[in-house]
Amino acid sequence: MPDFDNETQGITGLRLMAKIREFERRMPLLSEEGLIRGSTHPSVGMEAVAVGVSLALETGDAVASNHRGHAHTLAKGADFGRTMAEILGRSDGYCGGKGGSMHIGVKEIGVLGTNGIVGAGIGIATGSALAAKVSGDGSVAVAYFGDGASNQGVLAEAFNLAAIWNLPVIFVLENNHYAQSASIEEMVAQPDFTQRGIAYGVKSVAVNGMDMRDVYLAAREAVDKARAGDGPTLIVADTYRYLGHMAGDTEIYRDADEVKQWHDKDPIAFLASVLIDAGVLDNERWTSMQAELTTEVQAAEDFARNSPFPDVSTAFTDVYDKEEEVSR
Ligand SMILES: Cc1ncc(C[n+]2csc(CCOP(=O)(O)OP(=O)(O)O)c2C)c(N)n1
Repeated sequence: MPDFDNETQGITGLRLMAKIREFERRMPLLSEEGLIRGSTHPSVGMEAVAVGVSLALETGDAVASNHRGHAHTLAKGADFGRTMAEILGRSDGYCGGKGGSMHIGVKEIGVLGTNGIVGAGIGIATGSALAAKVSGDGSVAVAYFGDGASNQGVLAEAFNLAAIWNLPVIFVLENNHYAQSASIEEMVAQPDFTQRGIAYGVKSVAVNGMDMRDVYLAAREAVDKARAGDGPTLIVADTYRYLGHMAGDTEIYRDADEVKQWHDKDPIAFLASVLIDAGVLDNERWTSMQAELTTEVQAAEDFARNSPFPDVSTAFTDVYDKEEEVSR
């Protein structure tokens, strides 16, 4: 069984979760200010999943994300300023400002892209895992997707191929209980999502997605298993988004009591209290850590705000990749 180390994974993970929250918290505000064109989907409340999984990954591992993908990208190692610049459509963004919130690709750290097509990342990660297996490069691939995406047909095809071909892929289902405004009670007759993996011969585990330690330990095991050539795992993380589906969501589909109950399980406050109880963190260090990362996120925002829009002459540059440049 893998171990969770309070100092290495605990403090590092807590800081990263809090920094991602500070980043994501700003999304509705930037949207209201008119700085984000199109919709953006913050993952405030869900930080333990992206961070717990990413702590088990190497830089060369691949990640296929979804529309709610800022945390997946940042936790994998993306620069906060360049990610913010991409979301704001600026030329210093990872895709020169042409991708925006739902199309952030960072090839050098294996981020295959956030993605506006619900469920698409499931097939992309499975294909990437097939490429890794054929090339023998030892990397693994992760697909992040929601409970809503689990109803897409690609899930069946990907699970089956990953299982019969023993592919090094980890399917991470972030069950935040809603697909836009539709609750899982309305959308699925079998709410135990591990049953979907089991049906296809994919090892499937359920984790507490509000406890980063639980996510990390399951991810560590799944990554080690995939890297050893022992095939795919489905991790079903029970989690919740604290903000609306996207900026401007009136949230009439859920009641305040439910939201409050999940706030009581806040993954950041929870991990901080665990680390304080374990004696590796104290309130003073935690407060200064939070102040420090707020300054860092402000610097990222300033960088993005000051970055110029892409020049119109570059409209068709980097839109298509040359065949010889496609490495995966
Ligand atoms: C193929 C496709 N169908 C529908 C949509 C519209 N849409 C965007 S997000 C979303 C809900 C997705 O829910 P889930 O997969 O649970 O992810 P969450 O938003 O909860 O993180 C829908 C239906 C889309 N973008 N793509």
